[in-house]
Amino acid sequence: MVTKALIAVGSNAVSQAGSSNVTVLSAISAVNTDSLTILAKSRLFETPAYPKGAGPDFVNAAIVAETTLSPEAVLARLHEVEAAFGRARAERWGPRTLDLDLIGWGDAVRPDRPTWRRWARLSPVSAARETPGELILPHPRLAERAFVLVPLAEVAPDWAHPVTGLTVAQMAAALPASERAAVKPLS
Ligand code: PH2
Ligand code: MG
Ligand code: MG
Repeated sequence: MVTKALIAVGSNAVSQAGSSNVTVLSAISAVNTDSLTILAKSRLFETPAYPKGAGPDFVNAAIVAETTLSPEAVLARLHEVEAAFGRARAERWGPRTLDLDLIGWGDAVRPDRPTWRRWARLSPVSAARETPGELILPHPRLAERAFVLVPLAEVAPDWAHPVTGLTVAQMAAALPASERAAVKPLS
């Protein structure tokens, strides 16, 4: 079975590959394999670190890939690529050489709808404090994050959230205009 995976890419520290720009582009190439084939990649964007003041600006991008892998196997593969770029998984909000997040996998809701809803309803404060030990899909904070939605809207505007029914384009349009405007294309 072939499924579309939505992946967010971010960097706000140099890696051995180079600057965040180069790191993001090289990481996108590294993700592309026979079992996880890139269909579209967004431009690169410069974005203020979230939460405010959490560090240097990020370079963010989004990709859509076609995959025969399970969501767990996609995540494991993304972690391998992060490690290859020197990512140490230490501080939760610290500067990161490379962050690859699985945002959506087809219309899968994981681990189940009640658990998904619990994570999605957390206040920003609790969400910053608690980390799910398991893969939650779609990414529970997707609808709040301009640095994910604006790049994603270039490659998957019509992907519909399996719980809310909103498309990426609709979620992006629902963000405060100032948050959208802070996500600046680099090309
Ligand atoms: N990723 C984070 C935390 N904050 N801020 C921006 N702008 N872009 C990110 O990719 C990002 C972030 C956790 O992964
Ligand atoms: Mg992330
Ligand atoms: Mg991550």
